[in-house]
Amino acid sequence: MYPGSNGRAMSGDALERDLLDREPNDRIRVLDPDGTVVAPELEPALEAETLRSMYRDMRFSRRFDERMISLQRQGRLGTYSSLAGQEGSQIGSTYALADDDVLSYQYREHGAVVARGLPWEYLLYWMGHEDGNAALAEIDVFPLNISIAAHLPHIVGWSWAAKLNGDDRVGVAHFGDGSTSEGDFHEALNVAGVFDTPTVFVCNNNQWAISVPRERQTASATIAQKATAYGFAGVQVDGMDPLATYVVTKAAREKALESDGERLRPTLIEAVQYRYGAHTTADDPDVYRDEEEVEAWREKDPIDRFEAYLRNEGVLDDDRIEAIEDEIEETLATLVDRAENVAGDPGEMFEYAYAEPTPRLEDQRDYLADLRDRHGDGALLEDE
Ligand SMILES: Cc1ncc(C[n+]2csc(CCOP(=O)(O)OP(=O)(O)O)c2C)c(N)n1
Ligand SMILES: [Mg+2]
Repeated sequence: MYPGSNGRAMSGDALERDLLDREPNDRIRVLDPDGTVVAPELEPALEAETLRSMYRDMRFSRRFDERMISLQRQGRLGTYSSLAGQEGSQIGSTYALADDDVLSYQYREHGAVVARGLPWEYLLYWMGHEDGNAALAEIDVFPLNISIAAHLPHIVGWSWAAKLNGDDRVGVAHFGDGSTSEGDFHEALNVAGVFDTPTVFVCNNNQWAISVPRERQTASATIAQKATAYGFAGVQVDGMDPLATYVVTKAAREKALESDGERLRPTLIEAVQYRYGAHTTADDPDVYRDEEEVEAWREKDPIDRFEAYLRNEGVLDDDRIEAIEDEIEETLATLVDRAENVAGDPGEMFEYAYAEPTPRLEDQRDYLADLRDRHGDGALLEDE
């Protein structure tokens, strides 16, 4: 049972149908932007400890973002993609999963990884070490995917295998609005429908694909409705409302595992949200969008909204927030410290693209090795 705060409880099955059998443009929201509960019948009955943990993970992700951008600006990190504004979708949906469900993401959903228990090695990837990706396997997260939508056929394949093996696990993929224009997106959804795989597709529609706005991405009224063509449910959710993304993902997960033989297992969730920052640290959004647009979306901020709700519920107060802030700063400092203490070998950059290096790559590898021999690594660093 999911008891609503006003007593209008719904059984799990009724709630799941209520959430997933909607029209794709019927956007699901539990909290409005000032934190008021607008759909008490959908409000999940989560323990205070879980709610605080979700809040901490959202705050951590926002702070992590600031720190990563600052490290990049200081030359201590490579190109980085900011998640600010997208915490509600990434963290709310991940809290609805079991620990051994498999998660696959694009490159912006660090918050989903935080909710899984971000390993300190995560920073290594962004500093150019392959070990950063490898550490994700321990928390059942696939390596991140720069090549957009290329991970979607893989998560469908994994989900199909889980079903054939009789595992009670789902495959969950995060991707952007831009990814929905790729062939891989359509192929993955088609196979998911035909083979009825236990897959949850979370499209983080943040209104932009670098400089391409949502209205130039597709002529469909919603992204959610694309699921109709593949025979399964597509729902739109307020992606800046962590409780809405939580309940919708939970319902999608249940449907994926407990097929009623009538409706297909996969679900496409379109989480409507906004990217506050630049596409990456290599981008300048001022050349293609107005600051007023950003400000309007900031009014719907997922963290402010959730904090207002939790204060109102008596789950959070100033003292608890201060303790959470202190803990976040401490954890971040430790993460950065550990990652910066790993000595990297620049020669490794040639190792992972091909099983056998191409002649051109061999030339480049030898050229770098020769430079290092003749001048020493210090000579290659700007501040030496
Ligand atoms: C297959 C492929 N084509 C093109 C690109 C270049 N590219 C990098 S990010 C991006 C936009 C992706 O937008 P979206 O899926 O909305 O994700 P967001 O960055 O907004 O999170 C593109 C086209 C790529 N990475 N992969
Ligand atoms: Mg996008």
